[in-house]
Amino acid sequence: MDITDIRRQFPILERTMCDKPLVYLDNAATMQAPQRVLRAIEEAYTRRRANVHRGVHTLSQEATDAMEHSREVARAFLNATSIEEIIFTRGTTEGLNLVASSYGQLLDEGDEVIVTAMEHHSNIVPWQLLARRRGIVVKVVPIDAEGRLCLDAYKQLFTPRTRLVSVCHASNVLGTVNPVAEMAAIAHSHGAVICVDGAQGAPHTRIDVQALDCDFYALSSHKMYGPTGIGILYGRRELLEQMPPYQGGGEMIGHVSFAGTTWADLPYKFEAGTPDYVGAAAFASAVEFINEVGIDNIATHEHDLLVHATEQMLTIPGMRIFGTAPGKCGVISFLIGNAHHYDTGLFLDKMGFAVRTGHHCAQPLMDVLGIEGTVRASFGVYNTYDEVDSFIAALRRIAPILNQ
Ligand code: C6P
Repeated sequence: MDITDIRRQFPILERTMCDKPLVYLDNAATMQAPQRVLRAIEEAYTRRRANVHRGVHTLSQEATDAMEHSREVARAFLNATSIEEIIFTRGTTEGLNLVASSYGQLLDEGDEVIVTAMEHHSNIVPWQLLARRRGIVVKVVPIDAEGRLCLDAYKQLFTPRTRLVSVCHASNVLGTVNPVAEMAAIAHSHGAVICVDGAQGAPHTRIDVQALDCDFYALSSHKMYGPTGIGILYGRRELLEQMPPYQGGGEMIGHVSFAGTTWADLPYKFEAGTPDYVGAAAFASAVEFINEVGIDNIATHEHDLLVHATEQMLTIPGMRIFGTAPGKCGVISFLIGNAHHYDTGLFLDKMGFAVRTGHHCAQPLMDVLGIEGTVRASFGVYNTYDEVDSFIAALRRIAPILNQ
């Protein structure tokens, strides 16, 4: 893997920030997009702008073909069995809301949904909304001191009323990668289905929904070197067939009449309205970029950076790292002594480093950790050892000032 060549494909990495070279370490929030994705967006607007699935004219056909090509690329990336199982969404959040809203209608008062203490708000609030609407009960798997799920506690949460488990593939705060296949087997043995929040899984690790044996898998394109505003929800076909539509409108119907309306076949039943066909087409370019570099190479590179950065950071007096589970992904949440995360982030920004600060949309996890927020550095394929070293040097410089 030639990082110099990879970096050349990302024009934004040439930017300076406060007169310093930009070091972009906020990849868990949003990744940068390579030239080919930018070109795909431009081409869609300049050469193929027309509504999809509606026109007989050539432009519309071409736009439709580009979107449907992307669906096939997503299918292959996830190893789903058919394109009927691939639904375009606005992102992970919408994918999870779709499952909660639609599959949720198949649940009854008193049915139970299991989530975990390390979930993003996107995988908590939709279930809480469902609890208000339908009286379901939300149960929470605790975590241990390293930030791993307590699997024994998970097993004990199941009752005959457990209908669904929803868990993140990887935590956006702790970096913990959850044993999704094992959790799926346990859920299935109790007759429950499993939904995976793949926002932090899909960009960093090989996904095979058949091997994981998950029932739903949601992801966001913008966290995978792709355009914003588009994502994928994989759903097991038998379940999608049973589920009612999520939204009503054009595209999702078979026939509409005031006497009664029928739904379109999968996947269109879940794609009401004009989709983000530009984003959908450009998403294919992002996946092709990942495939070309190789997801295993990406994972290895990010892991090496993670190990190097963690070792170095721990030599800084007062450094506290949250999330130390073996096999974690390239996310480091930390605090320096009692310094406020926001102050640390501001100092780093002035030195050219883009990191995220705050609760990372995981306030229940912050409560468990007993903190308000952290600083978070997260890696992408274009990050280098030199960048990590300069980041460590910056932390070393600011640590004594922050800890005064
Ligand atoms: N986490 C972060 O900085 P959307 O916003 O729909 O693309 O993704 C939501 C989401 C869901 N689950 C997990 C585990 C996530 O990390 C995210 C997004 C960003 O950590 C923005 S809060």
